[in-house]
Amino acid sequence: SDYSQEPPRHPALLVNSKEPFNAEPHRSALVSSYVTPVEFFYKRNHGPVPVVDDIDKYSVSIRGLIEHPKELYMKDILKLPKYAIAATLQCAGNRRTAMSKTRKVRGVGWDISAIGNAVWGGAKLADVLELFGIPKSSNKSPCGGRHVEFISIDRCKEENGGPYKSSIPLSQATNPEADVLLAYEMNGETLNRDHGYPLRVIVPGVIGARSVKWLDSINIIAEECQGFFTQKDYKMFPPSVNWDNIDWSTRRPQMDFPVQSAICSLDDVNNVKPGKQINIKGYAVSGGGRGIERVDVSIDGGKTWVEASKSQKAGIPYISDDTSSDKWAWVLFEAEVDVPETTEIVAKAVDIAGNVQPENAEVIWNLRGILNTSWHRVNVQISH
Ligand code: MTE
Ligand code: MO
Repeated sequence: SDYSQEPPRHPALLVNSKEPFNAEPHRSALVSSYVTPVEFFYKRNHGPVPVVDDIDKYSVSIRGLIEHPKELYMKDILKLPKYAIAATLQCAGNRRTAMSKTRKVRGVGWDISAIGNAVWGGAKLADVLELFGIPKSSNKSPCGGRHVEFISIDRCKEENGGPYKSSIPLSQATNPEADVLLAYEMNGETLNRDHGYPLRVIVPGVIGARSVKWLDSINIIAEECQGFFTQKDYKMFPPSVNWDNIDWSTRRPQMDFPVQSAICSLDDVNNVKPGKQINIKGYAVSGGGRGIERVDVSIDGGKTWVEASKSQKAGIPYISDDTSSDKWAWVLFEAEVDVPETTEIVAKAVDIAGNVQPENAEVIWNLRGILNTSWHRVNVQISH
């Protein structure tokens, strides 16, 4: 593969893999602002970043089980109503490094920052599909399609040199309330190359892997995508399954993200002077548009808890429409605590459906190390 045309990146990013480029910011960057700046937004690539230099020639081909397949040009997409949706994107592998400490897993290591909250600007996929004769809120296209496959321009080794691809159910793609976007802007600016220039899919509330970047075509299909990232990856297996007995066909591709939270204002180990107040700040988010009900914080390893205060939306730039939904975006939480002795500080979130993060990574361990949503713990050492 040719990595000679990679885009420039912020030097402060923590690089987990150079080629393909996989990097996250230091965790403290996530709580410095409600909307994550583009340069500090994690980058998760499976191959070289493609170069699209003639935007007038760029088009997305819409094909498969539809009556009139056609090329859709950027100017056609720009004619559709534009939406700005605040949505958190999180890689299924976020917090994988911590899960690998309980038992070895396969995959790129990530701390707690393979996540970011951005305002995505673009057309609704439901509007695009309507142009092609697929009505809003339908389970099946008139020609029998039940899934919408997104195929990229990039090339990766997992697809044997073919493009990255994945699919979502047609019912989600055509549901205007699901807010699935073909995005050309991120935080009010033209999408940059790392994040999918010129056009990417954003599937809010769902693991990042379904939000295909560098869109080349949209294929209406009867069965879900048969590609690697839908069938042989991003599935959650029970702790009993290992590389000798795995049968990929027994599980569904992961879609919604479970409830998640993490402390970003403290490192894994912190040395603190006695009598000093500690400010605990972090993020909490759940999948499927389920909001966050509360965040609990413990300063004694999880024996007793206090409720953190939380904020959402405070000063979201780029969105003029005040009524726009915030159900896909994270909340930031905060608590000031006195820590008299060396201890473990813990956070756990509860979503509006009452789902709670599991206490430890052992109970959700899986061989690919995805969806580590265990209570996030950091150590505080009081040093005189
Ligand atoms: N789309 C393409 N074409 N190629 C990729 O490698 N990675 C996916 C998804 N879309 C990927 C892709 C994964 S696993 C994640 S988590 C998100 O993009 C990351 O998006 P970001 O790099 O904009 O943060
Ligand atoms: Mo991912």
